[in-house]
Amino acid sequence: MTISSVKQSMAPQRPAKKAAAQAQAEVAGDNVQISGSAPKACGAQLAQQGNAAAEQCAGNGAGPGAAALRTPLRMILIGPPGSGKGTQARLINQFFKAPHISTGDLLRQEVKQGTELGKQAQVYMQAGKLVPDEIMLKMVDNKLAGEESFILDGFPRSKAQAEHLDQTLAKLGKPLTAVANLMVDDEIVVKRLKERGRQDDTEEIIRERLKVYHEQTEPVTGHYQLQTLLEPVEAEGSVPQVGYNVITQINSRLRPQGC
Ligand code: B4P
Repeated sequence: MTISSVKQSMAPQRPAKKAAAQAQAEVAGDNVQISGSAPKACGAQLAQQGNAAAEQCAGNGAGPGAAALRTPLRMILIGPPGSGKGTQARLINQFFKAPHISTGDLLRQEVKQGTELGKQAQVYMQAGKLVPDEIMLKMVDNKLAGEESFILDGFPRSKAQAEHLDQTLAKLGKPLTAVANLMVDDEIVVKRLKERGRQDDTEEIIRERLKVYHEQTEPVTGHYQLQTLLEPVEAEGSVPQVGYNVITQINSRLRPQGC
């Protein structure tokens, strides 16, 4: 497949930024206040298209983010360890109601339950390395098969995982909406994670995870840039500020033109 055919087959129709509706995501102290802002006309227009969720939007003139959506949100969060993928996934879930799938959380659950898979994964996690694809791919495929929309946090982490995901989503007929690339300086990440203090948050393991990120995961952003799915997000600010950035950027891709 050539680059241009990849672009043509995978590129979503991106509404003009100016015309896109704006998420009302306001930073107020430590909180991000989020509400949908699709105007009445938008809801009515979508309702005419038989979109049941949009009828709710038309009824109240705004409604939560998810109510005004024509297409389900299917997105990926990429970023270095500690960039806030898990933190932001929870905020995005609050706004768009798409299920949050975190490969890190799935693995930690297996470790906690003492499963065979968990025992194998733990060795890699404690070394700051990527868990092998034999474990990861099946785990993610199973989760994605059951979800119409999703916020995928921590997957893919390599070009091989990204290519596998392309094939899985093509088979399922579930194209991606966007890939948010959370951009944070390494030293900020080290500080944040040392403060969190999870088992794999010692300075030595954090630096190894960063090395693995730069070598294996960062190139994945190029993969999605070619598919015109990449949204670079400034992620060094406070949690609500980053939440505002990511939600408004994703929202502008989701809302239909003129709404
Ligand atoms: P993950 O669970 O994905 O962990 P992470 O990258 O460290 O965290 P994240 O970016 O989600 O940061 P968070 O929001 O929690 O992976 C753990 C391990 O699992 C990997 O090292 C690997 O071994 C394995 N693994 C997972 N997926 C894999 C895959 N696909 N393939 C192979 N192996 C895989 O935030 C971190 C901290 O920063 C928190 O304390 C938070 O409060 C704070 N924070 C967040 N945003 C902030 C902000 N804006 N300002 C200040 N602090 C902030």
